[in-house]
Amino acid sequence: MTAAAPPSLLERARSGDRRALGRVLSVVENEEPGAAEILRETYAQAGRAVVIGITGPPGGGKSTLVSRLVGAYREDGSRVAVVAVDPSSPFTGGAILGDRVRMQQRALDDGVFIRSMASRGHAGGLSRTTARVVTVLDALGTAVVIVETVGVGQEEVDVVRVADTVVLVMVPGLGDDIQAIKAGVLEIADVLVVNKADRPGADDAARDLAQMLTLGKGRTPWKPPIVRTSATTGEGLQDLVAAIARHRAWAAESGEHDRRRAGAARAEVEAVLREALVRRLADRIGRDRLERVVERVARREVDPYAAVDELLAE
Ligand SMILES: Nc1nc2c(ncn2[C@@H]2O[C@H](COP(=O)(O)OP(=O)(O)OP(=O)(O)O)[C@@H](O)[C@H]2O)c(=O)[nH]1
Ligand SMILES: [Mg+2]
Repeated sequence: MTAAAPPSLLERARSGDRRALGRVLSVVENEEPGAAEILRETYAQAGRAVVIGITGPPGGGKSTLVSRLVGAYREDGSRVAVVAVDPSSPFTGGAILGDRVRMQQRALDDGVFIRSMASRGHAGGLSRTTARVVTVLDALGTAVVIVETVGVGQEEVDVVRVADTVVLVMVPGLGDDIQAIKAGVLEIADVLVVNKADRPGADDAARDLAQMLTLGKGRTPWKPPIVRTSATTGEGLQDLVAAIARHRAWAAESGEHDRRRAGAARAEVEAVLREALVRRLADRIGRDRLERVVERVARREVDPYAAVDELLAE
């Protein structure tokens, strides 16, 4: 592992070389040799970007909305990045590819960087990898990072937690599906969007969401606003941008922003610590002994708890 190679790549990435940036992100994403150095070199410079998470059921118009948001944040010349995460897809799936095509128009703009990530190769670690990709983009001069994730399950919730402001995109006519979403995602939503407001039922959907919010625990004094948009026409976009900005200002002032960053830092440190401990213990135990115990567990001669007790006893 050479310490010299990554920094030069980093310098190129920092100065706006998109290929270099893509390469840096691949190293970090796939935990290739040099990933730790990249993080070491960039970590201190991160923390300046506005990080926005967009999540919601498939087909709700998230990518169309993201594309609009990119346009809005590009107006002042800021560098903007989109990280499209698809936790549900075992492959680099069709949805992401579709997103790419749809965002092509933005991608032609030099100040916009689009990155697709699928769950392949990230067993359980997708949220951490996403957080690292965001950190590196942030450190290398991206002013706004938008993380789009498809779906409404726990993994999507974990992924989107990297954001300072989480936007949940719903559509009219979801009916009972709204109830299913309630459990996980509604609690982490800072801004609620009823997209496709050009379709019938937007008022009903907004009312249902408002109703559900009153049932919520109210983790913080922040009341998530409900914004109606039509991503295809751009209607309501300014309201959404304003709502995101209001949330950001509130979070900064109330301390919520720092609390979230602290929570993310804790999760990151604990994950790295866990990895380091497991690696060290495994080294001490020895590969052969570990393998023998694993085989015995596989044959059900011993249960995993007893096996670990046994390994740690010596
Ligand atoms: N009528 C209407 N159609 C919309 C609106 N926003 C998006 N669409 C359409 O809805 C479809 C899905 O839009 P996407 O932006 O791909 O939705 P998505 O949520 O990113 O989809 P996935 O990433 O596959 O979950 C496309 O055909 C869009 O043109 C809207 O405000 N009104
Ligand atoms: Mg999409």
